[in-house]
Amino acid sequence: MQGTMLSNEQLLFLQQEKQQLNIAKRILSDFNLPEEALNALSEAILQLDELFLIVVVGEFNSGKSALINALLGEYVLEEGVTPTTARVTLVRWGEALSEQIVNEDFAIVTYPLELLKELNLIDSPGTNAIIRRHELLTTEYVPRSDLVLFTTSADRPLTESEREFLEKILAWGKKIVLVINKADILDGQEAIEEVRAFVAQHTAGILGYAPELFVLSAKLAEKANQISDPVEKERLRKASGITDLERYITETLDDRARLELKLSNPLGVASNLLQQAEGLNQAQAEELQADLKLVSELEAMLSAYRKELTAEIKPRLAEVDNVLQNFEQRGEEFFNTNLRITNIGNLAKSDKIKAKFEEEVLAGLSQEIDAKVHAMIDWMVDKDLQIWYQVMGALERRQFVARKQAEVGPVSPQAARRTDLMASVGETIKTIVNSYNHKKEAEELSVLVEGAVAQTALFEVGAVGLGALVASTLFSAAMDVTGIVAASALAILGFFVIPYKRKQAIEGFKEKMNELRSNLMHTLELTFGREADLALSRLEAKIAPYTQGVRADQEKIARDAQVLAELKQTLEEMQDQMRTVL
Ligand SMILES: Nc1nc2c(ncn2[C@@H]2O[C@H](COP(=O)(O)OP(=O)(O)OP(=O)(O)O)[C@@H](O)[C@H]2O)c(=O)[nH]1
Ligand SMILES: [Mg+2]
Repeated sequence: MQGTMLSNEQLLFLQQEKQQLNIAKRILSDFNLPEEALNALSEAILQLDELFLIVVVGEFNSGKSALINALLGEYVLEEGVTPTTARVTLVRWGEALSEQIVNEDFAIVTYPLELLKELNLIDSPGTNAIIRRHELLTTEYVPRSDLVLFTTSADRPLTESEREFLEKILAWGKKIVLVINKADILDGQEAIEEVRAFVAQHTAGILGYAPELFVLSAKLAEKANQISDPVEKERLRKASGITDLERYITETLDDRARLELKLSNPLGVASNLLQQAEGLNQAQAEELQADLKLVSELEAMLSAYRKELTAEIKPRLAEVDNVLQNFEQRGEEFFNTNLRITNIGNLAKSDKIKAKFEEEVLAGLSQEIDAKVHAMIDWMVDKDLQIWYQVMGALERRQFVARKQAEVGPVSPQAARRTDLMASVGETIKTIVNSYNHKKEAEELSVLVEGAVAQTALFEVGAVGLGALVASTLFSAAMDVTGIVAASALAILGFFVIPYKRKQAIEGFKEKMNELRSNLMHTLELTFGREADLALSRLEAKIAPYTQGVRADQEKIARDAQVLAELKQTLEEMQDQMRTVL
């Protein structure tokens, strides 16, 4: 910062402030803010190294250029009744009056006025200039300034467009001082007071505080400047009101006050950007709600489905178990009835007794098991399709709403990306649902179940079909364990000579059947359980691009909010620290 002698402490703070603001700029540049807002911050940081800067703003024809001319004491800037000032014009100290047109938007005027060694002035095009670019220029320069001299004309005090402009620049956290110009066209003191009260009331309403307010006539001051008699000149200048403004700028705005404004200026700009970023972050968080809701809905759907499936597998398996238990019971009865002395003729011929067992106990077992297991497979395949339908429906409903929203208003790039992900996931699921082949799925599952059962060492491999596989295993086990396979008259006779042996054979049968049954049930439960999990994982994998995208956005938004909260704290700390070095 030039023009002021800074203490070591102040210099140190200035260094620190620049450093922190540059960090803030980097952070904020990740936030999709308008480019001119970020530029404003860059400029405000650079401005820390410049003289105190006052920018004069107001509608065209309010007398901004005339006001600066009055302050300079000479007609330097062009005035006119039509929109006149076309360039932002920096007025700064120079040994002689000069004008340098830098480009079509910017000019530099130098003038040898002592005051200009302490501060620079900016004359700006009217805020309501017909040429939109002029208006933009003014808006652009406000963030760089340390003080805004807001000029309104007494014949149309605080117009609608001026009020709007005030609201717009308020966000930059600038010191705003009001000038009511052209007091000479008002009829007497009463009218002046009336206008002053009106402007004071309305600006306080907009700004939230009563700003310093000066009523003056730039024209009268300019006239005074041309008078050679110093007493008369001073009297007229005083009467014009310009001396009050001058005193304010040179005395009230002393070094300390200017330093405070200068140091807080870029902090105010950064705060404004921070607020904008917070707003965007908040809007993103709100926008995300609908997607988050859908993701939770999908997750709840899948978990409910998993629960339902697990709950239903058990009673369905119990039906298979029931078939086996009935078989076991029939077997027990069979052996009780047939392992008798009266039956010794049949018993000696194992073929006969085998055939009898097949006929009375085994008959229908294979079909019964097949029927139960296939019913279970059909149920499971249907269930699987059902959940895909459910997911598809939920995605379609949300897509419909998202499309409607996009028609109504703009959506953020993130939200648009999520909608795209949702659409492509929805498309994939739709394709899968449409080409879903129940028969093929059921066959595949059936081969899988059969394979799993055949793989357990206790069951015979080779039989075609699960029922046949189980039935044939049970049959040979029953024959084997009861000793019927090895039947010889002598062995069979043993049952009757030693009744304990008969009991033992039946017990052996029951035990073996139990073992086989529990083994089979265990394998089925495992296989169906695993299949249910697999089916769910397949579906989860298909919707993952969308759900993961949403979760990633959620994390990013939360991280951003955290970063902004930290930045807010840093800026507040800088503001506090600044007060201690002033
Ligand atoms: N009666 C009266 N006229 C003034 C006063 N100040 C300026 N004017 C006249 O008002 C007209 C506009 O003044 P400017 O200084 O060109 O106004 P401006 O705000 O710079 O206008 P733009 O550059 O177009 O934005 C000129 O004709 C000035 O001479 C004043 O205090 N009283
Ligand atoms: Mg002008």
